[in-house]
Amino acid sequence: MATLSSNIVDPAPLSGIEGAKRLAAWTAVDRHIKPEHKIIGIGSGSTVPYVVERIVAQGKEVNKDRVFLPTGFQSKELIVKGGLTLADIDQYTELDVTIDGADEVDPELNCIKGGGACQLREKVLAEAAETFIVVADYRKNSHLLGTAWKQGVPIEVSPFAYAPLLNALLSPNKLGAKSAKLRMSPSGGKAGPVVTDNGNFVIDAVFSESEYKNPKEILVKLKLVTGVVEVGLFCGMAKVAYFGNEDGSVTAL
Ligand code: ABF
Repeated sequence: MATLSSNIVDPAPLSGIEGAKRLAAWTAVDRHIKPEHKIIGIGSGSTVPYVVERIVAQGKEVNKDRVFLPTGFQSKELIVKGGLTLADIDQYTELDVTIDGADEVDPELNCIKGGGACQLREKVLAEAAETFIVVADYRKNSHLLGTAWKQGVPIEVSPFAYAPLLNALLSPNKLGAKSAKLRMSPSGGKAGPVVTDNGNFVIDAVFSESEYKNPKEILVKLKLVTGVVEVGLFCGMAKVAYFGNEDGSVTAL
């Protein structure tokens, strides 16, 4: 882990958490989005708008030859509103760089992602990229997964399979989660399940501290279960994570 003193000059700096997010995002763009990078993945969440902001600031000249692939509805809007060229993974199966947020990152760069229910598309764009970079504020920098993000591992599941999956997660002799619940959307008092961009449901499952010490084991265990579409554990995927700090420095992991 290294603390970088940022040489970014922000004419209108933001304070607090937003300032920290922007610093992480701008640092990642300055270091990893180079003129030769033409196919770029844009993640989801509240840090990513600052990624797009910094890319747009690189100018029309460099951006006119680039295409941008979104991980969901929000990033699609960011790309379009930023005047950037939207493209799809069907057209571009190999990306130069993907930059995305995270809910929590451990010292080995294992991440919990999917608080925004986009983890399947996020993982596809992370995996297809030559370089995958994580940007976040300092609260996501964690010594052990599950300590900062307590809601659990977001698991995208087929709607048909959610009930047996919940049962399996909660059975000590099956998947043995500490808790697991179907994610509901708080919509006008009539809450139904959250439905992902792929038409699936999300189960948030909390595991024990000893299991979080080996996130890859949780990932492999869950991915073998029928009905699980994708798991919001990203192990061994990120090249680097940048965490913005409130004092204006950036921690690189
Ligand atoms: C996405 O946005 C998700 O995987 C994660 O849930 C979330 C993190 O966002 P934020 O930048 O708002 O902390 O990347």
